[in-house]
Amino acid sequence: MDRLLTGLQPSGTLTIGNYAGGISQIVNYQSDYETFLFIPDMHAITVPQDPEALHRNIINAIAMYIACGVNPDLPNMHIYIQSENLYHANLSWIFECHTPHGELTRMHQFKAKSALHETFTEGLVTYPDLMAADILLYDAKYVPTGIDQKQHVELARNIAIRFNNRYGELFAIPEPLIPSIGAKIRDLQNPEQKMSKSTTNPKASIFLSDPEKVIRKKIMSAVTDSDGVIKFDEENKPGVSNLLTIYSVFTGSSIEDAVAKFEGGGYGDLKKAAADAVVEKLMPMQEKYNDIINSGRINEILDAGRDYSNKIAAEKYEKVRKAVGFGRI
Ligand code: ATP
Ligand code: LTN
Repeated sequence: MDRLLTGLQPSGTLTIGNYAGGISQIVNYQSDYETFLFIPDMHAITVPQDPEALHRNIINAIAMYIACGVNPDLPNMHIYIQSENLYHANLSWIFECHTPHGELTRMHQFKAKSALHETFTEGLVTYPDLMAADILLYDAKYVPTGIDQKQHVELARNIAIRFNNRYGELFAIPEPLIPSIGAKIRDLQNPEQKMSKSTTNPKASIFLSDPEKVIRKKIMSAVTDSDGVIKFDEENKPGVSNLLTIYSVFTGSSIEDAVAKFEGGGYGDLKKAAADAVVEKLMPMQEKYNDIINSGRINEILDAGRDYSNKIAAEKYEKVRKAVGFGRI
């Protein structure tokens, strides 16, 4: 079985963007690939985190993956926490010593996140090297993500190619897997930007744990435009296109069918239908989420994932260690 791998940072509560770009893809592909789904808690501390909240977000995220349909009982599903596997940081260091600084500071995410604060840490710069280690340790063939992570997966690809050329065949070359609908769910208040879990605007993102009333209120007050026409045009009508996308992701409809359904109508009808679709999907997920949190199973799932991921990563790290000349032969 080919391998599929992805991670979602425990930097807050998961949003419908994380569902569209990450989790729903895992659910769709989980029967066809050996799947490595991990929590990049080491990536999360590239910006300041409250330790208590970080612990809580990690456990809550695992429960939410399962509530969304990730099946931890599949023998080919491995769920683990990045910091419980020390090989990630070790391989990242080796990559850091092979990646020109300029390649890292050119990344879109680095530019966006470093601009938010007066100072930033070196971890924010070397973030993509750690991400490359996450992927290349497991010879992942596919990396499902939203469009924002495409550039990082491409960097991981380049690192793999560079290493293979310099040291001999060490790594499989990964490919990003971007969904055709929902690769970039937009911020409801500022649709030029992507929806993000660490937003400071309380009306900008829909969290998977939001109560029904809150979901409806956020969608009904989403920013659109004043020309009153429903069509899919992400550049000129990002707000309306976002509502069509949300409707499509949560009903399984195509964008063309969604446009045909709402064309000629008012924005209010589209908003109401998008809210109905999100509520219909999220309410049963939230019930399941509570059952999982109370089931006491999460530790057992994470122990198994930690042990398996360490076994695979140790084998790869040993090859890389030898190739670069570390320690004894
Ligand atoms: P943060 O706000 O802390 O940067 P985030 O909400 O941007 O977090 P990540 O943890 O960076 O989320 O991303 C987890 C996964 O969800 C990645 O695959 C990412 O591409 C995807 N993703 C994040 N936001 C969106 C979005 N708005 N639309 C589609 N996919 C998204
Ligand atoms: N950078 C990603 C999270 C992440 C990831 C990964 C995704 C860390 N390591 C490896 C895919 C594969 C993000 O911010 N969404």
